[in-house]
Amino acid sequence: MAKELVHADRASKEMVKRAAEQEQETVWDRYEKMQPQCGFGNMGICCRICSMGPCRIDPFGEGTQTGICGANADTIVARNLIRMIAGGAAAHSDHGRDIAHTLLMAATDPNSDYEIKDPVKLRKVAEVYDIAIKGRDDKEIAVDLARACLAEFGKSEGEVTMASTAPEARQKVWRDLGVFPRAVDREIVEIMHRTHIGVDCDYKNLIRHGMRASLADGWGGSMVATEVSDILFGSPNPLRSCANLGVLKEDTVNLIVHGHEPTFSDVLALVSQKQELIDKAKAAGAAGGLTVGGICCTANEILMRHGFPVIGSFLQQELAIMTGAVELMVVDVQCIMPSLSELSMAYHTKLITISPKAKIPGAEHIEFKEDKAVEIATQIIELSIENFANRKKKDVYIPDDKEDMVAGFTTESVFQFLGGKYRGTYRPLNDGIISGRLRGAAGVVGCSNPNIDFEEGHIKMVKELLANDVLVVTTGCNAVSCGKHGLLRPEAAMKYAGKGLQEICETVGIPPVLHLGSCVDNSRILRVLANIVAEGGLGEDISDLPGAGAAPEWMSEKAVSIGFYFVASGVYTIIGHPLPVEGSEAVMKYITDEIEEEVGGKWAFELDPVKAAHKMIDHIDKKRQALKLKPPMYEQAYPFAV
Ligand code: NFS
Ligand code: SF4
Repeated sequence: MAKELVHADRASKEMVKRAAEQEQETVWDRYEKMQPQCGFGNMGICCRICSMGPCRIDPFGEGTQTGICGANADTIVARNLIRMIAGGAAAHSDHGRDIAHTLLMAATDPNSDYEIKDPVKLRKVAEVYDIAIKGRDDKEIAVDLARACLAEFGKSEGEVTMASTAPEARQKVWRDLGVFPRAVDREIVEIMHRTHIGVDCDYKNLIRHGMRASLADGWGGSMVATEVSDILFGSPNPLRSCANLGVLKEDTVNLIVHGHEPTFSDVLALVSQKQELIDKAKAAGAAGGLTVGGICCTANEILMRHGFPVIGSFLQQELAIMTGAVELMVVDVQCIMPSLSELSMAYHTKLITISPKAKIPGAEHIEFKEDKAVEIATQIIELSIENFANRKKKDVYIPDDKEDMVAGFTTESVFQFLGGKYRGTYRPLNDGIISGRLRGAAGVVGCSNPNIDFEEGHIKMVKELLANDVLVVTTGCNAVSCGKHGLLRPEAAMKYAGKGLQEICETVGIPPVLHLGSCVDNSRILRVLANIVAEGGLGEDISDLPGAGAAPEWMSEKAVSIGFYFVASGVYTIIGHPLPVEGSEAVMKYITDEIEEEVGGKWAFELDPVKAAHKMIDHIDKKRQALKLKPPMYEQAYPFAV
């Protein structure tokens, strides 16, 4: 039977109970059934890389200590780890590549359904790529930029262009260590080569290359995804919306977009506002018209740019269907549970896949084509309207729980807000930290995982940071959790923040947790960090800043790549359950300790979210001390004297 959720939002708790009553299986049930999970896998010491194996290392040091080829635990753990980076970096970067392709179409196809919505950003990014902008129109520049971005992925010479926007000192660290990223595809391919049987068996050498690939993701593939999305779909601006299953309505046709890439969801969101479609929904018996909302990072994309509501995060995808009120769920790529297929058949929900890269047996496939975006979006909305007639009243159960929130911050709009409208500068933010009104800043991001009580990690950690005057920026599923728990409302500052953070939030009118977007938008956090360094007064490099990163409930390979590019960018990064490296003491020691000497950042693992928050705060204090900053303004028990 389903385990009870303790710390999750009310809607999820209710739905998990209902799932048990209805004898529907959820991710939590399957997690329970999977226990005990394989210890070798958990520790990273099984190897299936060649067919002399599979091999496994005895973790107690008694039995066999090498694979058949002679690879030891250090090699096997490091190889497995960086293959996770390859998977994560590939996912983000392929997303970036697709968006760059859409930009090319928008600029070259006169009948394209896409247009350039942020010409200012177009020019800014073009400058990074040394593309001439003077006297040229948007489309001319966009063609060159799209081609440059596309060429960026697979080029065999040169370096990842966007990485040149990192602080000078940081670029030097990468060069000195030999990890400056060259090209996304090249680094990923090189991971696969180095981890093939009988190639690289030096764990440090393997992990250093893993860092290089992760940097190609963060400062390359993901950054291209974010910047080009802004150019095409418009840079987000802070706006109000709401989140949770209670967004679904009994009297509307409910359509969910789930996955990651904005290419389709952005068009669908806009098309769904057409009066004729709303009228069709009404004519089909849905008096309230049409509700479109998102799950996972697609939710963040259409939230940030258009204010569409968020239905839920990764672990809520099944729960949404179990409301019996979802006419149609359309999915593209990443974080889509295969279980949705069978589950949707138990209800009236139509499950539609649109990406040629992600088909699901049992789901209908309507292949998305950029040159038919509006047509396909219309077709899918019409299918959802048609399906309203099949909704079974007895199945409908929508938890009455949703929360207001503000989302849509970007590197640039944080800039505007914290800097004041007419003084585009990070000065007030830096000054806030220097004066000690703000103790520091933290990025809390990432997935949810049934191996920890849903949202306990996210919410306890964020609240603890806020109470200690640490400004939090968030993306991905953590952002959704923060939204559902009311932490993305400006009023949350009064309730949860320490006095200094309260003062800042009140003066500027921002929530204490700033929603910066989807997981590829972690690249926005990198840019914020680079801007803080550039503003001055807080050291020369990202690793000097009083800041930290965390993913308390991580699960995906993307999270591993993200964590590594933060560590390699100089950020102390703490996650809940450990990376699968515990089978090698050497690898553990390297990534949680020695690596700090090399790149200024390091990993830490801590399951208790409050303890983890305090480890972040200790790190922030250590950095304040190194910068000889004043103690935090409102912290009596400051651990060092100035
Ligand atoms: Ni990020 Fe977005 Fe969520 Fe994790 Fe999946 S949706 S890309 S990987 S689960 S945060
Ligand atoms: Fe075993 Fe070595 Fe083959 Fe891995 S690469 S399966 S350790 S023989």
